[in-house]
Amino acid sequence: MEKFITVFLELPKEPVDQYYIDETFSLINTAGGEVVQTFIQKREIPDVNFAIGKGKVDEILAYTENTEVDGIIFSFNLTPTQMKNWSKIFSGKIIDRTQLILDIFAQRATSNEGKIQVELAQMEYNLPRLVGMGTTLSRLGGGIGTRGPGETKLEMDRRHLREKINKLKKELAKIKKIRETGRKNRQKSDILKIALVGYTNSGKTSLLKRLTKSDIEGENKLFATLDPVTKKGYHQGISYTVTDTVGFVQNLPHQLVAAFRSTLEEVVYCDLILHVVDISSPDPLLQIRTVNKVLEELNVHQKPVIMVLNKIDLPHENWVLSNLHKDYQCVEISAKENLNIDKLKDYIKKFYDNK
Ligand SMILES: Nc1nc2c(ncn2[C@@H]2O[C@H](COP(=O)(O)OP(=O)(O)OP(=O)(O)O)[C@@H](O)[C@H]2O)c(=O)[nH]1
Ligand SMILES: [Mg+2]
Repeated sequence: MEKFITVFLELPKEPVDQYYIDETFSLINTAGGEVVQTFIQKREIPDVNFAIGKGKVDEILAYTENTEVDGIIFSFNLTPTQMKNWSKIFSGKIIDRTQLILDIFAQRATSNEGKIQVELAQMEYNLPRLVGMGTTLSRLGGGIGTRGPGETKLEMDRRHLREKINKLKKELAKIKKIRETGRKNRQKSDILKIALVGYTNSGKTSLLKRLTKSDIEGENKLFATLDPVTKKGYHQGISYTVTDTVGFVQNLPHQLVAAFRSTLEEVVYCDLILHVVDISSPDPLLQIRTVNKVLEELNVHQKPVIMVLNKIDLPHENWVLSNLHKDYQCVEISAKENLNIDKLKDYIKKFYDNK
């Protein structure tokens, strides 16, 4: 397993709490890394050159002199300048939050479309950061003594990337057309279209299995589902389709939301959203806010939503439940234990009848 230092930056508007730290650790583990040391710094604003202050930078470098690590993972995003500067003073890997999440997505992508989307997102994110990637490239950073063939090589790399980006975009457009045809065919029928959304690991895939004849198992890992899956279901004379979508996470990279827009288009064209919430998680309300923010970005926040409060079989806070019942139409279920699934189906049928 690769060994990493993690760096957290606490800003006035971006507190770093235990939950955020734990989530970052599980992202790193999911990516296949191990955290050997953590540095947290509180600042008013990020440092322009290194994100964190000089003192902390020296502390980290001193640590790396005595302990062998493969790289540093920043729990937030670095600007191209910050990434370049870090790669000048540290020879291991420099990975920021977006790159970390993109790396997990790259490991998970199975469909052609998913793979292209992730690759495209990676390229678009890395293009302005090229100078910061790897020691060989970083020496071509510019200035006296670095111009010449090196600079040309960098320009060639850039051009090559841009060409590749355009090619991938064209391929994606083709795939999107095919997907649209499929959707149009589904739209013509009178079938109710339901989309499952929710935080990663909330139980969407497990619920899909309960609502339809899907035989896909839920998995206890982050971003288990990348590709949307649509399955048919029936309940008391009505038929519906349920689409399972990619899970969300705090600070989901913008490139990714953009990349997965076509995947998430199943949400844009659905009749009803089931927002699946893991009620046993440390902070369900934060997860709901995160998901709602993405729904707003997709401009679907006005769609009818049923809050599916899942994992009711596990310990949870009752005040959270009662707060949610005040704000939303909710059903408490356990996808795993098969609790209250018929009640949820009745809600779906009621929605269908009143449509
Ligand atoms: N105890 C309990 N565990 C559940 C319940 N529903 C799902 N799980 C477990 O939670 C984990 C995640 O479930 P998934 O269905 O894969 O979650 P998901 O929302 O599809 O996750 P991503 O695809 O990663 O976004 C699995 O280990 C499930 O077995 C439930 O009602 N109770
Ligand atoms: Mg899933």
